[in-house]
Amino acid sequence: MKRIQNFIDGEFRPPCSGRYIEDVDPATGRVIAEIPESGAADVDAAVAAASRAFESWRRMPAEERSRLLLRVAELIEENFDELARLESEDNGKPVSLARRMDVPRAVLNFRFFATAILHAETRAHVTDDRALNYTLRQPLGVAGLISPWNLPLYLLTWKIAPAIAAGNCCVAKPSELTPLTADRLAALTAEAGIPPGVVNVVHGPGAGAGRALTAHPKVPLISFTGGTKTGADVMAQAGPLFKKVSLELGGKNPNIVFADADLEQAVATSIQSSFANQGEICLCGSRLFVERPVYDEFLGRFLEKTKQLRIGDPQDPSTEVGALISEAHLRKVEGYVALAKEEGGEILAGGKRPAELPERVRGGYFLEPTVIAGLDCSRRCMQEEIFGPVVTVTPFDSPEEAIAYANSTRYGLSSSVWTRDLQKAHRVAAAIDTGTVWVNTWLLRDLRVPFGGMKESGVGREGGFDSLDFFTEAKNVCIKL
Ligand code: TXE
Repeated sequence: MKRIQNFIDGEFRPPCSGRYIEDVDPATGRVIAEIPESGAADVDAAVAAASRAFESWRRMPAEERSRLLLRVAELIEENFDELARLESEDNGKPVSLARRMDVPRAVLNFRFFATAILHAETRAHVTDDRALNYTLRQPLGVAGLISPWNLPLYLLTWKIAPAIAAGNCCVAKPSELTPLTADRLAALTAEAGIPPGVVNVVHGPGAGAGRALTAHPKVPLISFTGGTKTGADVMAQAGPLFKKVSLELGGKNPNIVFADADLEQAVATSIQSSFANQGEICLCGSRLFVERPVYDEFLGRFLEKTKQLRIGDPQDPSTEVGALISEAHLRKVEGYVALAKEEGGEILAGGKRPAELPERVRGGYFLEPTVIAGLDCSRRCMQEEIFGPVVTVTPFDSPEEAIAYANSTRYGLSSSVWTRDLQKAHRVAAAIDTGTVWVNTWLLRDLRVPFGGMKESGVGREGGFDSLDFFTEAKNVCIKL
Protein backbone atom coordinates (compact mmCIF):
# COMPACT_ATOMS: atom_id res chain seq x y z
CA MET A 1 0.00 0.00 0.00
CA LYS A 2 1.11 3.53 -0.75
CA ARG A 3 2.47 5.48 2.22
CA ILE A 4 2.47 9.23 1.76
CA GLN A 5 4.85 11.56 3.62
CA ASN A 6 4.85 15.25 4.41
CA PHE A 7 6.76 17.53 2.04
CA ILE A 8 8.89 19.93 4.07
CA ASP A 9 11.92 21.95 2.95
CA GLY A 10 12.01 20.21 -0.41
CA GLU A 11 12.02 16.66 0.92
CA PHE A 12 9.50 13.99 1.84
CA ARG A 13 9.54 13.31 5.59
CA PRO A 14 7.63 11.06 7.98
CA PRO A 15 5.44 12.73 10.62
CA CYS A 16 7.03 13.50 14.00
CA SER A 17 4.39 11.29 15.67
CA GLY A 18 5.36 8.30 13.51
CA ARG A 19 1.62 7.63 13.17
CA TYR A 20 -0.42 7.30 9.99
CA ILE A 21 -4.11 7.39 9.14
CA GLU A 22 -5.96 5.54 6.41
CA ASP A 23 -7.06 7.01 3.11
CA VAL A 24 -10.12 5.26 1.64
CA ASP A 25 -11.31 5.00 -1.98
CA PRO A 26 -14.99 5.97 -1.57
CA ALA A 27 -16.03 4.00 -4.64
CA THR A 28 -14.86 0.68 -3.16
CA GLY A 29 -14.61 1.37 0.57
CA ARG A 30 -11.06 0.00 0.47
CA VAL A 31 -7.97 1.61 2.04
CA ILE A 32 -5.65 2.80 -0.75
CA ALA A 33 -3.00 4.75 1.15
CA GLU A 34 -1.71 5.83 4.52
CA ILE A 35 -1.09 9.46 5.30
CA PRO A 36 0.85 11.12 8.12
CA GLU A 37 -1.07 12.00 11.25
CA SER A 38 0.76 15.31 11.54
CA GLY A 39 0.49 17.76 14.39
CA ALA A 40 2.02 20.93 15.76
CA ALA A 41 5.65 19.73 15.52
CA ASP A 42 5.32 18.99 11.78
CA VAL A 43 3.62 22.33 11.18
CA ASP A 44 6.41 24.05 13.15
CA ALA A 45 9.06 22.44 10.95
CA ALA A 46 7.19 23.42 7.78
CA VAL A 47 6.69 27.01 8.95
CA ALA A 48 10.40 27.28 9.83
CA ALA A 49 11.37 26.00 6.37
CA ALA A 50 8.94 28.40 4.69
CA SER A 51 10.23 31.35 6.73
CA ARG A 52 13.82 30.61 5.69
CA ALA A 53 12.88 30.23 2.02
CA PHE A 54 10.88 33.47 2.09
CA GLU A 55 14.02 35.60 2.42
CA SER A 56 15.21 34.71 -1.07
CA TRP A 57 11.87 33.83 -2.75
CA ARG A 58 10.44 37.27 -2.04
CA ARG A 59 13.43 38.87 -3.77
CA MET A 60 13.35 36.68 -6.87
CA PRO A 61 12.33 38.78 -9.89
CA ALA A 62 8.68 38.26 -10.85
CA GLU A 63 9.73 37.02 -14.29
CA GLU A 64 11.70 34.17 -12.74
CA ARG A 65 8.90 33.24 -10.33
CA SER A 66 6.55 33.32 -13.30
CA ARG A 67 8.78 30.96 -15.31
CA LEU A 68 8.85 28.44 -12.44
CA LEU A 69 5.08 28.52 -12.02
CA LEU A 70 4.59 28.02 -15.76
CA ARG A 71 6.83 24.97 -15.51
CA VAL A 72 4.59 23.55 -12.76
CA ALA A 73 1.59 24.03 -15.11
CA GLU A 74 3.44 22.12 -17.84
CA LEU A 75 4.28 19.30 -15.48
CA ILE A 76 0.65 18.99 -14.37
CA GLU A 77 -0.24 18.67 -18.05
CA GLU A 78 2.47 16.06 -18.61
CA ASN A 79 1.03 14.04 -15.70
CA PHE A 80 -2.58 14.66 -16.69
CA ASP A 81 -3.77 11.04 -16.87
CA GLU A 82 -2.24 10.02 -13.56
CA LEU A 83 -3.58 13.08 -11.72
CA ALA A 84 -7.10 12.56 -13.09
CA ARG A 85 -7.05 8.92 -12.06
CA LEU A 86 -5.75 9.69 -8.57
CA GLU A 87 -8.34 12.43 -8.06
CA SER A 88 -11.14 10.09 -9.06
CA GLU A 89 -9.82 7.28 -6.85
CA ASP A 90 -9.38 9.52 -3.84
CA ASN A 91 -12.62 11.48 -4.07
CA GLY A 92 -15.04 9.12 -5.82
CA LYS A 93 -15.74 11.58 -8.63
CA PRO A 94 -16.10 10.34 -12.22
CA VAL A 95 -12.72 10.27 -13.93
CA SER A 96 -14.36 12.06 -16.87
CA LEU A 97 -15.11 15.01 -14.59
CA ALA A 98 -11.56 15.07 -13.21
CA ARG A 99 -10.32 15.16 -16.82
CA ARG A 100 -12.79 17.85 -17.86
CA MET A 101 -12.62 20.09 -14.82
CA ASP A 102 -10.23 19.36 -11.95
CA VAL A 103 -6.93 18.82 -13.73
CA PRO A 104 -7.40 21.44 -16.49
CA ARG A 105 -8.31 23.97 -13.82
CA ALA A 106 -5.18 23.17 -11.84
CA VAL A 107 -3.11 23.90 -14.96
CA LEU A 108 -5.03 27.11 -15.55
CA ASN A 109 -4.58 28.29 -11.96
CA PHE A 110 -0.79 28.09 -12.27
CA ARG A 111 -0.73 29.67 -15.74
CA PHE A 112 -3.11 32.42 -14.77
CA PHE A 113 -1.22 33.61 -11.68
CA ALA A 114 2.19 33.04 -13.30
CA THR A 115 1.26 35.61 -15.93
CA ALA A 116 -0.92 37.85 -13.72
CA ILE A 117 2.13 38.95 -11.72
CA LEU A 118 3.70 40.22 -14.94
CA HIS A 119 0.75 42.56 -15.50
CA ALA A 120 0.02 43.78 -11.98
CA GLU A 121 0.29 47.52 -11.31
CA THR A 122 -0.04 49.51 -8.13
CA ARG A 123 -1.63 52.89 -7.50
CA ALA A 124 0.13 56.27 -7.42
CA HIS A 125 -1.12 59.84 -7.20
CA VAL A 126 0.11 63.35 -6.49
CA THR A 127 -1.51 65.26 -3.62
CA ASP A 128 -1.98 68.90 -4.70
CA ASP A 129 1.60 69.22 -5.99
CA ARG A 130 2.80 68.65 -2.43
CA ALA A 131 3.43 64.95 -2.21
CA LEU A 132 3.69 61.83 -4.29
CA ASN A 133 1.85 58.80 -2.90
CA TYR A 134 2.44 55.35 -4.23
CA THR A 135 1.50 51.89 -3.03
CA LEU A 136 3.87 48.99 -2.61
CA ARG A 137 2.27 45.55 -2.52
CA GLN A 138 4.49 43.16 -0.60
CA PRO A 139 4.17 39.49 0.29
CA LEU A 140 3.43 38.74 3.94
CA GLY A 141 5.62 35.69 4.60
CA VAL A 142 4.22 32.23 5.27
CA ALA A 143 0.72 31.61 3.96
CA GLY A 144 -1.36 28.87 5.62
CA LEU A 145 -3.53 27.17 2.98
CA ILE A 146 -6.26 24.77 4.08
CA SER A 147 -8.26 23.01 1.40
CA PRO A 148 -11.21 20.58 1.28
CA TRP A 149 -11.88 17.19 -0.30
CA ASN A 150 -14.46 18.02 -2.95
CA LEU A 151 -12.14 19.59 -5.54
CA PRO A 152 -8.78 18.66 -4.03
CA LEU A 153 -6.25 19.68 -6.70
CA TYR A 154 -8.39 22.41 -8.19
CA LEU A 155 -8.81 24.27 -4.87
CA LEU A 156 -5.30 23.61 -3.60
CA THR A 157 -3.76 25.12 -6.75
CA TRP A 158 -6.25 28.01 -6.52
CA LYS A 159 -4.46 28.88 -3.27
CA ILE A 160 -0.84 27.81 -3.83
CA ALA A 161 -0.45 29.49 -7.23
CA PRO A 162 -1.39 33.07 -6.19
CA ALA A 163 0.29 32.72 -2.78
CA ILE A 164 3.72 31.89 -4.19
CA ALA A 165 3.31 33.99 -7.35
CA ALA A 166 2.92 37.02 -5.06
CA GLY A 167 6.20 36.12 -3.30
CA ASN A 168 4.95 34.28 -0.20
CA CYS A 169 6.02 30.82 0.82
CA CYS A 170 3.35 28.43 1.96
CA VAL A 171 2.37 25.56 4.20
CA ALA A 172 -0.57 23.71 2.66
CA LYS A 173 -2.83 21.36 4.62
CA PRO A 174 -4.94 19.37 2.15
CA SER A 175 -7.98 17.45 3.32
CA GLU A 176 -7.05 14.20 5.06
CA LEU A 177 -9.74 12.52 2.95
CA THR A 178 -8.06 13.35 -0.38
CA PRO A 179 -4.27 13.62 -0.03
CA LEU A 180 -3.11 11.90 -3.23
CA THR A 181 -2.97 14.72 -5.77
CA ALA A 182 -1.51 17.14 -3.21
CA ASP A 183 1.30 14.64 -2.69
CA ARG A 184 1.96 14.47 -6.45
CA LEU A 185 1.77 18.25 -6.76
CA ALA A 186 4.42 18.65 -4.06
CA ALA A 187 6.78 16.44 -6.09
CA LEU A 188 5.99 18.36 -9.28
CA THR A 189 6.83 21.71 -7.68
CA ALA A 190 10.26 20.33 -6.79
CA GLU A 191 10.70 18.91 -10.29
CA ALA A 192 9.81 22.32 -11.71
CA GLY A 193 12.69 23.87 -9.76
CA ILE A 194 10.71 25.71 -7.09
CA PRO A 195 13.30 26.08 -4.31
CA PRO A 196 13.00 24.00 -1.11
CA GLY A 197 10.74 25.52 1.54
CA VAL A 198 8.65 27.64 -0.84
CA VAL A 199 5.91 24.98 -1.00
CA ASN A 200 5.41 22.69 1.99
CA VAL A 201 2.60 20.17 2.35
CA VAL A 202 1.62 18.82 5.76
CA HIS A 203 -0.97 16.04 5.82
CA GLY A 204 -3.29 15.05 8.62
CA PRO A 205 -6.53 15.74 10.44
CA GLY A 206 -7.99 19.22 10.64
CA ALA A 207 -8.12 19.23 14.42
CA GLY A 208 -4.36 18.49 14.59
CA ALA A 209 -2.39 19.83 11.64
CA GLY A 210 -5.09 22.24 10.45
CA ARG A 211 -5.61 23.90 13.79
CA ALA A 212 -1.86 24.06 14.46
CA LEU A 213 -1.54 26.02 11.22
CA THR A 214 -4.37 28.49 11.90
CA ALA A 215 -3.06 29.05 15.44
CA HIS A 216 0.62 29.37 14.43
CA PRO A 217 2.01 32.78 15.41
CA LYS A 218 4.41 32.89 12.43
CA VAL A 219 1.68 32.36 9.82
CA PRO A 220 0.18 35.83 9.19
CA LEU A 221 -2.26 34.75 6.53
CA ILE A 222 -4.81 31.95 6.23
CA SER A 223 -6.78 30.99 3.15
CA PHE A 224 -9.40 28.39 4.03
CA THR A 225 -12.02 26.55 1.98
CA GLY A 226 -14.32 24.17 3.80
CA GLY A 227 -17.44 23.93 5.91
CA THR A 228 -18.99 26.97 7.61
CA LYS A 229 -18.63 25.44 11.08
CA THR A 230 -14.91 24.82 10.56
CA GLY A 231 -14.59 28.33 9.13
CA ALA A 232 -15.87 29.72 12.43
CA ASP A 233 -13.15 27.81 14.29
CA VAL A 234 -10.47 29.06 11.88
CA MET A 235 -11.69 32.61 12.49
CA ALA A 236 -11.67 32.08 16.26
CA GLN A 237 -8.06 30.84 16.16
CA ALA A 238 -6.82 33.47 13.74
CA GLY A 239 -8.68 36.46 15.21
CA PRO A 240 -6.65 37.06 18.38
CA LEU A 241 -3.45 36.83 16.29
CA PHE A 242 -4.81 39.45 13.83
CA LYS A 243 -4.20 37.28 10.81
CA LYS A 244 -5.38 38.14 7.36
CA VAL A 245 -8.10 35.56 6.68
CA SER A 246 -10.02 34.54 3.59
CA LEU A 247 -12.85 32.04 4.09
CA GLU A 248 -14.68 30.24 1.28
CA LEU A 249 -17.45 28.32 3.02
CA GLY A 250 -20.67 26.50 2.29
CA GLY A 251 -23.64 27.38 0.13
CA LYS A 252 -27.34 26.69 -0.34
CA ASN A 253 -27.54 28.22 -3.74
CA PRO A 254 -30.79 29.17 -5.47
CA ASN A 255 -31.34 28.28 -9.12
CA ILE A 256 -34.26 30.39 -10.37
CA VAL A 257 -36.04 29.51 -13.61
CA PHE A 258 -38.48 32.10 -14.98
CA ALA A 259 -41.27 31.10 -17.36
CA ASP A 260 -39.63 32.96 -20.27
CA ALA A 261 -36.34 31.02 -19.98
CA ASP A 262 -34.88 28.74 -22.64
CA LEU A 263 -36.18 25.64 -20.89
CA GLU A 264 -34.03 23.17 -22.76
CA GLN A 265 -30.85 24.92 -21.68
CA ALA A 266 -32.17 25.56 -18.18
CA VAL A 267 -32.97 21.86 -17.72
CA ALA A 268 -29.64 20.64 -19.13
CA THR A 269 -27.57 23.04 -17.03
CA SER A 270 -29.69 22.48 -13.91
CA ILE A 271 -28.88 18.79 -14.12
CA GLN A 272 -25.22 19.77 -13.93
CA SER A 273 -25.67 22.37 -11.20
CA SER A 274 -27.66 19.89 -9.10
CA PHE A 275 -25.62 16.72 -9.50
CA ALA A 276 -22.12 17.48 -10.85
CA ASN A 277 -19.45 16.00 -8.57
CA GLN A 278 -22.31 14.22 -6.70
CA GLY A 279 -23.56 17.65 -5.62
CA GLU A 280 -20.37 18.11 -3.63
CA ILE A 281 -19.49 21.55 -4.97
CA CYS A 282 -20.10 24.60 -2.82
CA LEU A 283 -21.55 26.29 -5.95
CA CYS A 284 -24.15 23.62 -6.69
CA GLY A 285 -27.66 24.98 -7.14
CA SER A 286 -29.28 22.85 -4.47
CA ARG A 287 -32.55 24.82 -4.34
CA LEU A 288 -34.45 25.00 -7.63
CA PHE A 289 -37.22 27.59 -7.92
CA VAL A 290 -39.39 27.42 -11.03
CA GLU A 291 -42.06 29.93 -12.09
CA ARG A 292 -45.46 28.30 -11.82
CA PRO A 293 -46.60 28.46 -15.50
CA VAL A 294 -43.65 26.22 -16.55
CA TYR A 295 -43.24 24.29 -13.28
CA ASP A 296 -44.84 21.04 -14.50
CA GLU A 297 -43.12 21.09 -17.86
CA PHE A 298 -39.72 21.90 -16.35
CA LEU A 299 -40.08 19.29 -13.64
CA GLY A 300 -41.15 16.59 -16.12
CA ARG A 301 -38.09 17.17 -18.30
CA PHE A 302 -35.77 17.56 -15.30
CA LEU A 303 -36.91 14.29 -13.73
CA GLU A 304 -36.54 12.44 -17.01
CA LYS A 305 -32.92 13.57 -17.35
CA THR A 306 -32.21 12.91 -13.68
CA LYS A 307 -33.28 9.30 -14.04
CA GLN A 308 -31.06 8.90 -17.12
CA LEU A 309 -27.86 9.87 -15.28
CA ARG A 310 -25.37 7.00 -15.28
CA ILE A 311 -24.27 6.20 -11.76
CA GLY A 312 -21.43 3.73 -11.30
CA ASP A 313 -17.70 3.06 -11.24
CA PRO A 314 -15.96 6.45 -11.26
CA GLN A 315 -13.08 4.96 -13.28
CA ASP A 316 -15.48 4.06 -16.11
CA PRO A 317 -15.28 6.96 -18.60
CA SER A 318 -19.03 6.84 -19.21
CA THR A 319 -19.99 7.29 -15.53
CA GLU A 320 -21.73 10.59 -14.75
CA VAL A 321 -22.37 10.24 -11.01
CA GLY A 322 -19.75 8.70 -8.74
CA ALA A 323 -19.47 7.96 -5.02
CA LEU A 324 -19.86 10.36 -2.09
CA ILE A 325 -16.69 11.15 -0.19
CA SER A 326 -17.15 8.83 2.80
CA GLU A 327 -19.53 6.51 4.57
CA ALA A 328 -20.14 9.14 7.26
CA HIS A 329 -21.01 11.72 4.63
CA LEU A 330 -23.33 9.30 2.80
CA ARG A 331 -25.16 8.69 6.09
CA LYS A 332 -25.42 12.43 6.69
CA VAL A 333 -26.94 12.99 3.24
CA GLU A 334 -29.31 10.03 3.71
CA GLY A 335 -30.28 11.59 7.04
CA TYR A 336 -31.40 14.71 5.19
CA VAL A 337 -33.49 12.63 2.77
CA ALA A 338 -35.22 10.97 5.75
CA LEU A 339 -35.70 14.39 7.34
CA ALA A 340 -37.23 15.74 4.13
CA LYS A 341 -39.88 13.00 4.29
CA GLU A 342 -40.61 13.86 7.94
CA GLU A 343 -40.88 17.52 6.96
CA GLY A 344 -43.58 16.64 4.44
CA GLY A 345 -41.42 16.52 1.33
CA GLU A 346 -42.08 14.19 -1.58
CA ILE A 347 -39.18 12.24 -3.09
CA LEU A 348 -39.69 12.46 -6.86
CA ALA A 349 -36.46 10.69 -7.82
CA GLY A 350 -33.67 8.81 -6.07
CA GLY A 351 -33.46 9.02 -2.31
CA LYS A 352 -31.84 5.60 -2.03
CA ARG A 353 -28.65 3.71 -2.74
CA PRO A 354 -28.55 2.25 -6.27
CA ALA A 355 -29.79 -1.32 -6.45
CA GLU A 356 -27.32 -2.36 -9.15
CA LEU A 357 -23.64 -1.48 -9.19
CA PRO A 358 -20.67 -3.01 -10.98
CA GLU A 359 -18.96 -5.69 -8.90
CA ARG A 360 -15.81 -3.62 -8.23
CA VAL A 361 -17.70 -0.78 -6.52
CA ARG A 362 -20.37 -2.65 -4.52
CA GLY A 363 -18.76 -1.53 -1.25
CA GLY A 364 -18.83 2.16 -2.26
CA TYR A 365 -20.79 5.13 -0.93
CA PHE A 366 -23.31 5.80 -3.70
CA LEU A 367 -26.65 7.59 -3.63
CA GLU A 368 -29.04 8.03 -6.55
CA PRO A 369 -29.56 11.62 -7.72
CA THR A 370 -32.45 12.82 -5.59
CA VAL A 371 -35.21 15.35 -6.28
CA ILE A 372 -37.48 16.54 -3.46
CA ALA A 373 -40.64 18.63 -3.83
CA GLY A 374 -43.21 20.07 -1.46
CA LEU A 375 -40.95 21.58 1.21
CA ASP A 376 -41.50 24.98 2.74
CA CYS A 377 -38.47 27.31 2.49
CA SER A 378 -38.13 27.39 6.27
CA ARG A 379 -37.56 23.61 6.54
CA ARG A 380 -34.13 22.35 7.52
CA CYS A 381 -33.63 20.62 4.17
CA MET A 382 -34.15 24.00 2.50
CA GLN A 383 -31.91 25.84 4.95
CA GLU A 384 -28.90 23.61 5.63
CA GLU A 385 -26.14 22.60 3.24
CA ILE A 386 -26.66 18.92 2.36
CA PHE A 387 -23.65 18.70 0.01
CA GLY A 388 -24.82 15.64 -1.87
CA PRO A 389 -26.78 14.74 -5.04
CA VAL A 390 -29.97 16.20 -3.59
CA VAL A 391 -31.99 19.10 -4.98
CA THR A 392 -35.29 20.61 -3.85
CA VAL A 393 -37.84 22.05 -6.30
CA THR A 394 -40.33 24.78 -5.41
CA PRO A 395 -42.76 26.79 -7.59
CA PHE A 396 -42.95 30.61 -7.35
CA ASP A 397 -45.35 33.26 -8.66
CA SER A 398 -43.40 36.52 -9.01
CA PRO A 399 -39.84 37.87 -9.18
CA GLU A 400 -40.31 39.29 -5.67
CA GLU A 401 -41.24 35.89 -4.31
CA ALA A 402 -38.25 34.26 -6.05
CA ILE A 403 -35.90 36.88 -4.57
CA ALA A 404 -37.36 36.38 -1.09
CA TYR A 405 -36.94 32.61 -1.39
CA ALA A 406 -33.40 33.01 -2.71
CA ASN A 407 -32.39 35.23 0.21
CA SER A 408 -34.10 33.16 2.89
CA THR A 409 -31.01 31.23 4.06
CA ARG A 410 -27.95 32.15 6.10
CA TYR A 411 -25.79 31.37 3.06
CA GLY A 412 -24.94 33.66 0.16
CA LEU A 413 -22.40 32.07 -2.15
CA SER A 414 -23.83 31.89 -5.67
CA SER A 415 -27.06 31.78 -7.65
CA SER A 416 -28.35 31.19 -11.16
CA VAL A 417 -31.18 33.07 -12.87
CA TRP A 418 -32.80 31.83 -16.08
CA THR A 419 -34.71 34.35 -18.20
CA ARG A 420 -34.71 35.90 -21.68
CA ASP A 421 -35.74 39.28 -20.22
CA LEU A 422 -32.58 41.32 -19.71
CA GLN A 423 -34.25 43.94 -17.51
CA LYS A 424 -35.52 41.24 -15.18
CA ALA A 425 -32.11 39.57 -15.13
CA HIS A 426 -30.41 42.81 -14.02
CA ARG A 427 -33.08 43.56 -11.41
CA VAL A 428 -33.06 40.09 -9.87
CA ALA A 429 -29.24 39.82 -9.99
CA ALA A 430 -28.91 43.08 -8.06
CA ALA A 431 -31.40 41.93 -5.41
CA ILE A 432 -30.00 38.48 -4.63
CA ASP A 433 -27.52 38.37 -1.75
CA THR A 434 -24.86 36.08 -3.23
CA GLY A 435 -21.23 36.71 -4.16
CA THR A 436 -21.83 35.47 -7.72
CA VAL A 437 -24.98 35.57 -9.85
CA TRP A 438 -24.95 33.56 -13.08
CA VAL A 439 -27.54 34.49 -15.70
CA ASN A 440 -28.52 31.71 -18.09
CA THR A 441 -25.52 29.64 -17.06
CA TRP A 442 -23.76 27.98 -14.12
CA LEU A 443 -20.14 27.61 -13.09
CA LEU A 444 -18.91 29.69 -15.99
CA ARG A 445 -15.74 30.78 -14.25
CA ASP A 446 -13.41 33.53 -15.38
CA LEU A 447 -10.39 33.63 -13.09
CA ARG A 448 -10.29 37.43 -13.17
CA VAL A 449 -13.58 37.94 -11.36
CA PRO A 450 -13.93 38.36 -7.58
CA PHE A 451 -14.98 35.06 -6.06
CA GLY A 452 -16.40 34.59 -2.57
CA GLY A 453 -19.51 34.52 -0.48
CA MET A 454 -21.81 36.80 1.48
CA LYS A 455 -23.33 36.09 4.88
CA GLU A 456 -22.19 32.70 6.27
CA SER A 457 -20.72 31.64 2.94
CA GLY A 458 -17.49 33.41 3.63
CA VAL A 459 -15.34 36.43 4.20
CA GLY A 460 -13.24 38.14 1.54
CA ARG A 461 -12.80 37.68 -2.18
CA GLU A 462 -10.20 35.77 -4.16
CA GLY A 463 -9.68 35.56 -7.92
CA GLY A 464 -7.55 37.61 -10.32
CA PHE A 465 -6.10 40.73 -8.75
CA ASP A 466 -8.31 40.14 -5.68
CA SER A 467 -6.16 37.07 -4.98
CA LEU A 468 -2.96 39.02 -5.51
CA ASP A 469 -4.31 41.74 -3.20
CA PHE A 470 -5.17 39.15 -0.57
CA PHE A 471 -1.74 37.52 -0.75
CA THR A 472 0.07 40.85 -0.45
CA GLU A 473 -0.05 43.75 1.96
CA ALA A 474 -0.47 47.34 0.75
CA LYS A 475 2.10 49.86 1.95
CA ASN A 476 1.69 53.54 1.21
CA VAL A 477 4.88 55.53 0.55
CA CYS A 478 4.38 59.29 0.77
CA ILE A 479 7.19 61.54 -0.57
CA LYS A 480 7.10 65.28 0.01
CA LEU A 481 7.68 67.12 -3.24
O1 TXE B 1 -15.04 19.90 5.95
P1 TXE B 1 -14.03 20.68 6.84
P2 TXE B 1 -15.84 18.58 6.31
C1 TXE B 1 -19.14 21.63 3.80
C2 TXE B 1 -20.11 20.54 3.45
C3 TXE B 1 -19.66 19.41 4.30
C4 TXE B 1 -19.26 20.15 5.55
C5 TXE B 1 -18.28 19.43 6.42
O2 TXE B 1 -21.41 20.91 3.83
O3 TXE B 1 -20.67 18.49 4.55
O4 TXE B 1 -18.65 21.32 5.08
O5 TXE B 1 -17.23 18.92 5.65
C6 TXE B 1 -9.61 21.17 7.72
N1 TXE B 1 -8.86 23.97 11.95
N2 TXE B 1 -18.03 21.75 2.87
O6 TXE B 1 -16.04 18.42 7.77
O7 TXE B 1 -13.85 20.03 8.17
C7 TXE B 1 -9.83 19.79 7.16
O8 TXE B 1 -8.82 18.91 7.57
C8 TXE B 1 -8.25 24.05 10.75
C9 TXE B 1 -18.10 22.81 1.94
O9 TXE B 1 -15.17 17.48 5.60
O10 TXE B 1 -14.43 22.10 6.81
C10 TXE B 1 -9.84 20.08 5.66
O11 TXE B 1 -8.51 20.22 5.18
N3 TXE B 1 -8.55 23.23 9.73
C11 TXE B 1 -16.81 23.05 1.28
C12 TXE B 1 -10.55 21.43 5.59
O12 TXE B 1 -10.43 21.99 6.89
C13 TXE B 1 -9.50 22.31 9.92
C14 TXE B 1 -15.96 21.91 0.97
C15 TXE B 1 -12.02 21.37 5.23
O13 TXE B 1 -12.67 20.43 6.03
C16 TXE B 1 -10.16 22.18 11.16
C17 TXE B 1 -15.96 20.92 2.03
C18 TXE B 1 -9.80 23.07 12.20
N4 TXE B 1 -10.39 23.03 13.40
C19 TXE B 1 -17.02 20.86 2.90
N5 TXE B 1 -11.07 21.18 11.06
C20 TXE B 1 -16.74 24.11 0.23
N6 TXE B 1 -16.86 25.39 0.62
O14 TXE B 1 -16.52 23.83 -0.93
C21 TXE B 1 -10.98 20.69 9.81
N7 TXE B 1 -10.02 21.36 9.11
